[in-house]
Amino acid sequence: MGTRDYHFLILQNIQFIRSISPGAEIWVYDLGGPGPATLFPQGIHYIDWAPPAPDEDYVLGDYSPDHALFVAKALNSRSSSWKRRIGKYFLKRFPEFWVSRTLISRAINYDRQLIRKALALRDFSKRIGRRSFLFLDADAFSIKPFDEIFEGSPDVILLLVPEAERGWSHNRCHMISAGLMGFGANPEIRDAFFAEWIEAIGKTYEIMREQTALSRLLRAKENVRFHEWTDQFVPFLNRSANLRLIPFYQYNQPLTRRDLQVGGYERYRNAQVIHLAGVVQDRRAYDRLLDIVKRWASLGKA
Ligand SMILES: [Mn+2]
Repeated sequence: MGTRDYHFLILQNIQFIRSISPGAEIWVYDLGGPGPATLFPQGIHYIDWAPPAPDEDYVLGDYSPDHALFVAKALNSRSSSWKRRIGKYFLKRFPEFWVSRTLISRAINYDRQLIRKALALRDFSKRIGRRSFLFLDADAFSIKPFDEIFEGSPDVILLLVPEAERGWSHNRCHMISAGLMGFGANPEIRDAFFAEWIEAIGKTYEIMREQTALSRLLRAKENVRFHEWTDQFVPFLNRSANLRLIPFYQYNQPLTRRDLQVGGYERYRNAQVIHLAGVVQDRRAYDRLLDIVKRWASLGKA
């Protein structure tokens, strides 16, 4: 799933999936579509997800000027160094200036993409019927097999950050991550999950809306235990879902530009999924990071 800027990531992602799981059926949700018909390799199912879902604007809701400025600052802090400094300066000193207004509308658009990810998953759940499936961000590369997360057929599989890093503060909610998600074969349970999640996103105005909404939705339910691998039944609408939380770093280890500078990232090599978050803005760093990931993957052994 990704916009046009993400096509190169999706193509690379497909190679990784095919190398660890040659028989996997792969569906691409193209948020910036339609791409050229020949862009993606043979056998890939392609969904042009550019047209908005009917309830997209409703879920996005209204952004107060303060919150719009806040999300712009938050997104800006993720861009590369000189751009970040310029953006920070304008957003702080001249929030009405065109540079700031561009950054603000870009940030709201980014939030829209996060929402569209949930809407696309709801769509896919309806499309695929009685089959289980896995969702991966375009920049989340599966480098080692991880079939074990589906063992015992849970209904919903979510990434949980380690205890030491968890937090519930406003705009700093850090519990569940939505870079990788797994779903069981029962469509009624999935539909119930997506309905509650999407409703929660519509009421959440914090940064990283989609995963913050999910974290807070689980917290609002009774007796959800935030423990890795402890399967538990959690109600969604009138259904009961077998929820499994899996360790964030094992299945979604971020590897970023900053790791190149700081070093020590060799310790990530045993992770099964590596998330090259934020690389779309920096292709040169991406190429270096990709070399590292390929070396770690079975792809690199050939
Ligand atoms: Mn990502």
